[in-house]
Amino acid sequence: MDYLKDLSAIAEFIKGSRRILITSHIKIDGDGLGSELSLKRALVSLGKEVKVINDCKVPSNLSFLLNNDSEVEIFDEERSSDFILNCDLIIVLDVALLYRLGKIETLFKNSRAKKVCIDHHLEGEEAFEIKVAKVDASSTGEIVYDLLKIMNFDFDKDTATPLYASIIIDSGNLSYERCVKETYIIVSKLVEKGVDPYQVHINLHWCKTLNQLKLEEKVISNLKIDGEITYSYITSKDSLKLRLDPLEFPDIVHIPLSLKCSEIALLFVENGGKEIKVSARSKGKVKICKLAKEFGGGGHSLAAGFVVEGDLQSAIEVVLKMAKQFLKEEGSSNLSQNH
Ligand SMILES: [Mn+2]
Repeated sequence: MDYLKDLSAIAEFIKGSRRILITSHIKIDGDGLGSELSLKRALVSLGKEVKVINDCKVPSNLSFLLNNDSEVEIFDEERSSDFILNCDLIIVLDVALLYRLGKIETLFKNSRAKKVCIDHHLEGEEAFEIKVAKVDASSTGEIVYDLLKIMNFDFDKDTATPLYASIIIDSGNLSYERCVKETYIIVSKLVEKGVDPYQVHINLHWCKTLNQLKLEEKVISNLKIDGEITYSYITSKDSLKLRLDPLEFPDIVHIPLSLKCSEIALLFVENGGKEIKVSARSKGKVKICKLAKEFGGGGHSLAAGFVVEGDLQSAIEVVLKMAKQFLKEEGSSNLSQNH
């Protein structure tokens, strides 16, 4: 499908809609939230009735993006159902797999609304009238920027800042592989509209709590090196003790990745009792989403995630075994040509 044509078609849907729902994936991240907020503010300024409803609350480290607590609604059956079922248009951002809508999935399926999706992941379902899945985009934020440009939207600080944050977060501060010339141009346009990059940087990186640092300390002290694979883990006990949900801090997997010897970094997070969430990163030698796929997960070539049933020790064993084999098989082909 044609990228710009699809975006124009979405723009037409927006024009023809009065009540619009914007939503994103479970465990909302900076790209999902930034895209939602910017799009919501833009569409509200165009006179639309817009709600952002998510499966879960905004993580504390991203709350600086909110103008007020009511900007994003946490799904509540009683309060949210009517709007989801009866709005004119549903825009799903940063995900195209319906189960990742969490508690919103069933209502999404039953809604009478037109449904569109803006995403940059490989995995996705054909559950939308229009789906833009630009897998070479640095972020969903970048695609939302293109959409609003097509609509001749004039950004201000309020609409530019969340999009800037989306792009910065998903592109690893403008450094990952899908970050290209166009990404820098978009970012410079957003800065022109009043974004304060230093303020965003402080909010993103220098607003940690002491317990967050203690969580990082745990990741460092549990760190193991196995050739080019580096990994660490966080137990439920540690999370409880620190009163933190490690999944709110996706960057901690960069601690094992930051070792010079690391080609693959894995972070195992005990989630309650029965499952282990695994964050996986590659420095470039292998496409880590392929490994994630083996376990039913997904993501991008350098960043992916999946869930393993069972206890921590057996999850580490089975994933490590597969990762070693995977590195052996895939590690020799040169990924750089696929960037
Ligand atoms: Mn994203």
